[in-house]
Amino acid sequence: MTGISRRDALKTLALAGASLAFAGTPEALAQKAAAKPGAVAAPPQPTGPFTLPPLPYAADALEPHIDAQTMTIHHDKHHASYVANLNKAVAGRPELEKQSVEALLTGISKLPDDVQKAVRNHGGGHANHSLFWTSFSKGGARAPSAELAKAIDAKWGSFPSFQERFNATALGVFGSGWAWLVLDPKSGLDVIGSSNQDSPLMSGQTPLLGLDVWEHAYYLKYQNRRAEYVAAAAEAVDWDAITQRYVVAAKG
Ligand code: MN3
Repeated sequence: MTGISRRDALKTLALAGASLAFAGTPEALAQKAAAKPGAVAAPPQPTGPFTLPPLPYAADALEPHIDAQTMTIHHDKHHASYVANLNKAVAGRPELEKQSVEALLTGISKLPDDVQKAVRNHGGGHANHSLFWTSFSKGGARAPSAELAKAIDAKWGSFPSFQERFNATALGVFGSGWAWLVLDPKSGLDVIGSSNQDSPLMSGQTPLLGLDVWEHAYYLKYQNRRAEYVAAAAEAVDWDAITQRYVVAAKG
């Protein structure tokens, strides 16, 4: 090194590193764009009308049944992506932007052909996951109560028989999908499976409990052992929340 000490060289490198790091921040990029006369900013990504609801508990609240890393990635990445893609699908269509995701799914057959698939996949993904997070809790009731307990007994004989049926349905979903406890307006309570992000709302049923059996919901902790995940998740279901949904849905 000629004419420059090692210490100065390190200092210069450190400064260059710091300014490079700063150059890449969103604030720095925005400043740069604003400073350049005639610069055209990139079109903003649609940010509404749908938003990612926060997890209703800490990411590790459901451990050991569902691990914190899975919860974080599942919520912050997977669910966020359904929300972003749903916003893209309805962007510039005020008649769709003003509807709730539940209303979009319930009325999916009346939507324009070119948005049906996006609403089915991403609207379904948004609605299903929103219900999913609020179906569990750290310390909630571990069995249904009151009216829902009676209705489950009337339909399946007992809560354990229902549980067996629900878990078997979750195991029987081929590939990616969901297992559901739904309220059907004609036939009452039912357990069904669905593929991909198909929502029971599309067939007029009210979802009460949904279990995500996509591999992204369990693979980090359980790998291919879906049965272990299904059994563990069943132990974290907040039956107060499910009972409350039933009471509201049964009133119609
Ligand atoms: Mn999922």
